[in-house]
Amino acid sequence: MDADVLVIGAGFSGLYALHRLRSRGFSVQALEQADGVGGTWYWNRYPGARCDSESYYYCYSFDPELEQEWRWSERYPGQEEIRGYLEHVADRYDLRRDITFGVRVSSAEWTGDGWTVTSEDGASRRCRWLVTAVGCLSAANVPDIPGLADFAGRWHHTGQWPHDGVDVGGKRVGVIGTGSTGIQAIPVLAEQAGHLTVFQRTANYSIPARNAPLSEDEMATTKADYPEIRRIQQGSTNGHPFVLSDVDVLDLPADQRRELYEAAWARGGLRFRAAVKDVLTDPAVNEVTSDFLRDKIAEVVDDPGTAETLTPRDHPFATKRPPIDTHYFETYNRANVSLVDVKADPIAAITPGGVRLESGAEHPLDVLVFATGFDALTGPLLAFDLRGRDGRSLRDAWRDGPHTHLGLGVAGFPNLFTITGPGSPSVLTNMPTAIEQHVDWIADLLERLRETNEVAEPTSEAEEVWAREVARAADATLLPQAASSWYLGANVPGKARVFLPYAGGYARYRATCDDEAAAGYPGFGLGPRVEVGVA
Ligand code: NA7
Repeated sequence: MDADVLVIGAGFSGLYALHRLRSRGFSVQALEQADGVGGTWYWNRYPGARCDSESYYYCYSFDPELEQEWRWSERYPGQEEIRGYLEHVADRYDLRRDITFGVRVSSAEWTGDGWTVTSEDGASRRCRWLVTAVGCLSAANVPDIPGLADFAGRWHHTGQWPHDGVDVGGKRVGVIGTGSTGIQAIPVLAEQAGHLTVFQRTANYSIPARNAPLSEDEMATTKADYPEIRRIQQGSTNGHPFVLSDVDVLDLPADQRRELYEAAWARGGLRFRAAVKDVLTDPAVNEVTSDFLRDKIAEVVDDPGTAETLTPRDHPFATKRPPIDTHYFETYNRANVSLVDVKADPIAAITPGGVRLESGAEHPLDVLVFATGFDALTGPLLAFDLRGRDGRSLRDAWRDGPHTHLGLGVAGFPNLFTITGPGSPSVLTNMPTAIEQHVDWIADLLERLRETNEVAEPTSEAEEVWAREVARAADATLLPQAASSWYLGANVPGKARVFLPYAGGYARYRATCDDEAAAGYPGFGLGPRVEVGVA
C-alpha cells in the first residue's frame, strides 16, 4: 500500500481530510489535478467571483488558533482571498508534503483488499481507504450548442477561467446564464466590456449582498464570539450562524410586513431568507416574499420591458439556489448592456461571429462567457472510472440516479467515502461546516475499521431508507417546484431527475450521522453483517 488513505482533491474538503486523518495516525496522500490547493477557489477566477456565505463563517472551525490568527478583509470573501486562506492552511499544517499536484485521476478500482487509483499519467497508487474530495460544483457544464467549435472569438466557462484573465476591454461580450455565477460576473463585465449581451433562460431572484470591508472592531467582536457562532451553526438548518425568524409574516399588518422585508433587504445576502419564517415550506409565505422581490426589480430597472423579462414568475423564491449580488439589476440600466430572453427565443447556434437565435436574430460577439453551471454532485464522481465490487462501475450503478447512504458511501463500493456526495446536505449548507462534519465522521469510522479490520460498505437497504428520507425531506419543502434546478439534475440533458441534496437540514443530518455511528454503523454493514446484493 502506498498509503492508508488516498484523498482525491485538495480543496476545502481534501485539505481538511488530509489534516484530520493524518492527525489520527493514518498515512494519507492527496492527489490534486490543479497545480495548487483550493479546488473551487482555484478554478473559479471569473470577474466578480466571491463567496455568498460571509467570511467569518465560510472557513474552518477545527482550530481556534486558526480562527484567531486569520483576518478577513470583507463581509464576503473574494476568490483570491479564499484561495490565499487555503494556501495559508496548507502551509500552516504542512499539508503540501502529502499532496501530489498536477495529477488527474482517471480510474479507481476496488481489488478486494483495497483500492488501486490510476492517474492519466499512467501511475497507479494503492490504498486501503479511498476518500473522494472532488467537490460538488466542479464539473463544468458547457451546453452542447451547435457551432461552438467554429466560434472565431474566445469563449470560456466561468469555472475554468484562464489564470491570466480575459481581456474584455471595449469588446462585445456575451454571457449565457443568470445563476449565482452570472449574477456575480455580469456587473463586473459590464464595467469593462464595450457591450455586454446577457442571454437569460430563467429569470432569477437576487438579493443585494451589501458587501463591505470588515473593520478591526467587527473582526475583534467576531473572534470573541466564535464559540457562540459555532454553536449556532451546529444547530442550524443551513450551517449559517443566523437565528431564524419566528415571526409569521402572514399575521403581520401590511405596513409591518413591509418593514420586516425592507429591513431584511437592507441587511442583505443570505440573511434575507433567514428573516422570513417558513419561506421554503409555506407557499403563501413564499408568494408574498417573491412578490416583494419582484417589486424590487421593477423599482430598480428603468425600462419596464427589461424589468418584466428579469422578473421570475416560473418558480418560487429560493427554490433555485438564491443568488446574491452587487448592483446586478442596476446593471441593466447601463447603455452598454442588453438582455436577451432565450426562453422566448432560444439559442439556435453559435456562429463564427456570435450567437444566433431561433428567430434568426444574430448577436455579434468577440467573447462568449458560459456561466452555465455544473453537473452538480454526481458529475465530479462520474468524471473518472470508479469501479467497486465485481468490477461494477459507478456510472452503471447510478444510471437511474445516484444512491448513497447519507451521501457518504455507496453500496457495492467498499471502503469508499464520498465527502459532500449526493444525498448529503452539503450544497444546501455552508460548505466548510458540512465538510468538517463529513470528514470528522469518516475519521471516526476509519479509526474503528483500523481497529477491527472490518470493511465498510453501505447496505442496499440503508441506501433505500436514505433515498426515501432524501425524497421525503425535499417534498416537505417547495424546493422540487423549480423544474429547471440543478438540485434536480435538470440543467444537464439526459441526467436522471432526482432531488440530489438532503433538504432535511444540517442539524438533523448531523444527528442522523451520529445515530448511525452510535449504533455501530449498521448502514455501512458493520456489526452483525447482513449479506446483501447490490441493487
Ligand atoms: P447555475 O445556478 O446552474 O446557473 C446556470 C445558468 O445558466 C442558469 O441561468 C441556466 O438557466 C443557464 N443555462 C444553462 N444552460 C443553458 C443553456 N443551454 N442555454 C441558456 N442558458 C443556460 O450555475 P452557477 O454557476 O450560476 O451557480 C452554481 C452554484 O455555484 C451556485 O448555486 C452556488 O452554489 C455556487 P436555467 O436556470 O437552467 O434555465
